[in-house]
Amino acid sequence: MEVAFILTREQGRVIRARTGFYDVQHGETILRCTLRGTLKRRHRSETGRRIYADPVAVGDRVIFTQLDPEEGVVEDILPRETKFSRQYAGKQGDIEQVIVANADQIVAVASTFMPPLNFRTLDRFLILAEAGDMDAVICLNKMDLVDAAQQEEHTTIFTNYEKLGYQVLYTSIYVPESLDAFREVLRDKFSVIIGASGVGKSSLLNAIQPNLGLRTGEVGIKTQKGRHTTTLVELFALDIGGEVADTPGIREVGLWGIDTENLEYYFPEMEPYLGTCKYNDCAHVAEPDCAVQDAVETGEIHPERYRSYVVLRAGEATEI
Ligand SMILES: Nc1nc2c(ncn2[C@@H]2O[C@H](COP(=O)(O)OP(=O)(O)O)[C@@H](O)[C@H]2O)c(=O)[nH]1
Ligand SMILES: [Mg+2]
Ligand SMILES: [Zn+2]
Repeated sequence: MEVAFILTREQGRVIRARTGFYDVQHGETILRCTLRGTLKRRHRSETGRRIYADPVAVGDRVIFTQLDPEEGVVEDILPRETKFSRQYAGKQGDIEQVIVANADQIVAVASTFMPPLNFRTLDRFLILAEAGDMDAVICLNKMDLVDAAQQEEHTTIFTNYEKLGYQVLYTSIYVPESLDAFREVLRDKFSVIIGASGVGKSSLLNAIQPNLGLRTGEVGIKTQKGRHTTTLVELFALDIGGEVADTPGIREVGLWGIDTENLEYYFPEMEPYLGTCKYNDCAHVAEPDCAVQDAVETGEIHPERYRSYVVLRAGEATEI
């Protein structure tokens, strides 16, 4: 008797992405999938130029065809609700790299020390979250490495972010109580954990769920600085409910999808002043009679945030 293998299209979710291969989960099954050629072509511009570093991202809901018990082909991608994208320098110019699709929030992790706090990077993450329609939570890790006076100083700076509406967590993997808030933030949500290499992203996740067994401590590996799209992003289910995407190997965060002319709209503290400068097209950088610059002078806008605005507006690339 001949067994007919009927190819049916099903819906699944991408839980792991390595360039060219995607693990798609469908119920209890995980299939190793490639992309249908027509799908790849559809994600090119009319001139054949690549417009995405990769058309499929972790978190994408996809239509796939199962080929055998372990393999399949991704036929189509369902519309994304949110996306965490960065600008990626491709061979033919800047393209979009969607790192995670459909997440609810990002948790932007920074450390007090080793590596030092970088407000430019943090502000980039907050802007990318906003641009991708996700909430953002800030997590300042390695609080054990600073003394009481420095802790106080950090708290003062981060109170400013709280005023802007961001939840701020202060954590140390060596202070178990500090991890409670981190755990609660992740509960029942789909979160992207993002931050410079070495800030403690994987350590924090292991601390709240040891069976994740994520590799940690890979700091200072600077040999592979070359630009490549082979970033492995992986989704993990949390025992407390919810999912996280740990994002190793992201070294640059170019702003994607944000017109620098409109950058001011991504800085909520600037909103009250917009439209009140002398010049209508004021860039709030060196123009006279600028309400934004005045607000920085009077302390109504935090100088670190204003510095981020100036740097990002100039379009300077940042390595993290
Ligand atoms: N002192 C201190 N070290 C930490 C803390 N969290 C992580 N680390 C250390 O920082 C290094 C990098 O951590 P890792 O989790 O790999 O960072 P990731 O690159 O962001 O995933 C490791 O050696 C960790 O042990 C913390 O809260 N305090
Ligand atoms: Mg890590
Ligand atoms: Zn202005």
